[in-house]
Amino acid sequence: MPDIAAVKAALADQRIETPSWGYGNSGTRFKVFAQEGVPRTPREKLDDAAKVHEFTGIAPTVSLHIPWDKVEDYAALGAHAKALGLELGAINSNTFQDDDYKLGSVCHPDPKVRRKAVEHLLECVDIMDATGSKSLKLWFADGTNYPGQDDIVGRQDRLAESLAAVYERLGDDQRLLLEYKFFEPAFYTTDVPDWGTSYAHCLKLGDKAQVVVDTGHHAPGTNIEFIVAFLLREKKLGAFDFNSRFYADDDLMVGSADPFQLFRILHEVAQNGGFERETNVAFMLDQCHNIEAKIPAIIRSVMNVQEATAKALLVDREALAAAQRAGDVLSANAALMDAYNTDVRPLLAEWREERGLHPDPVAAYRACGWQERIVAERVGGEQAGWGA
Ligand code: PSV
Ligand code: MN
Repeated sequence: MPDIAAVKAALADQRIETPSWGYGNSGTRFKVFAQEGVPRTPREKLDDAAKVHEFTGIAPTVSLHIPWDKVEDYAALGAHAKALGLELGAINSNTFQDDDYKLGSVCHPDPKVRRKAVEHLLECVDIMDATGSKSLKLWFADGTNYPGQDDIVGRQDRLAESLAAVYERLGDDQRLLLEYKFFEPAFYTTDVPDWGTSYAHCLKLGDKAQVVVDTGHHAPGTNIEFIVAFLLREKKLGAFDFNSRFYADDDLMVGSADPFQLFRILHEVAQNGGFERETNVAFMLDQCHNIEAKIPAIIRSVMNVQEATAKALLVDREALAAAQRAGDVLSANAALMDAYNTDVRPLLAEWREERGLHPDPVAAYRACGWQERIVAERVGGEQAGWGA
């Protein structure tokens, strides 16, 4: 059996990055339901993120989204983060909200639009220089809706050229993380629809380009843990965007739809060195909390990843390997299921208490008065959030 002290030490090393946009209002294309007390500025998003870190102890970085989190002075935003015990994490670009991008951004047939998109991406690298962020996370809404609308290979060429221009601009300690998603907003072809396309582009670009696995971006039934294992083997897994899905890109709380899938993914991470610091896999959330209270939902999500991680770390890897070598299918499967079926909540409560944290982070947040305070204080002004 794995040594509990080693499991606890590995848990202490884990870092989960929360997304600035998760703290703001969000919704579907039908309706954005505004919540009371949501942040009005990027600084206020950081204030909320600090609460998540305070009660979980493992969420010290926050991803920013440009232009949603655009500020005059990034050094000042970084200083605000630091004062809260946080750091600014990945910079997410946005090449999907301007009218110019109707037919795409970096794959658009018009070179003027492509140039505009690339300039935005280069501006994001400038922001990384100012914030000290090490990762540029790219997701492209590019694609087509109708057969014949544009040339599939031509669009790949434009994508490759645009990515190369951004890659060139990266500093030695910066990297580019390329997301894929099989459909939406485009319905016929998507220019980066799957991990293979992202991987092929990253491979051509070089070591500073890696793939992001957003757990919500696959067709139903896709074996995500296989993708994770493959990419880790190739040293091309840069990051996770965690969330849950039932149907499309639902952006629900990670671990809520299929906790067993999350465990299987994190087992592959554990099995293939993905929790080791040198492997440099970023564990990020990419979620929107449309109907549930946002800060406790993000706390719950961080806890869900931590619980699945604890179970993955509890897999008896020696017993598993022995069973695999012997071709003992049932024992190999049992090694995984025993770990998955372990109730790790007492272990995690103990782990938190050893670190001076409350054993129940959601209850601690509810009791701390922050929610009442932001509801009272954050009135008026423009709320900062997705589509809000
Ligand atoms: C859109 O699907 C998306 O959720 C991508 O996954 C990005 O990571 C995120 O938005 C922010 O642009
Ligand atoms: Mn994502």
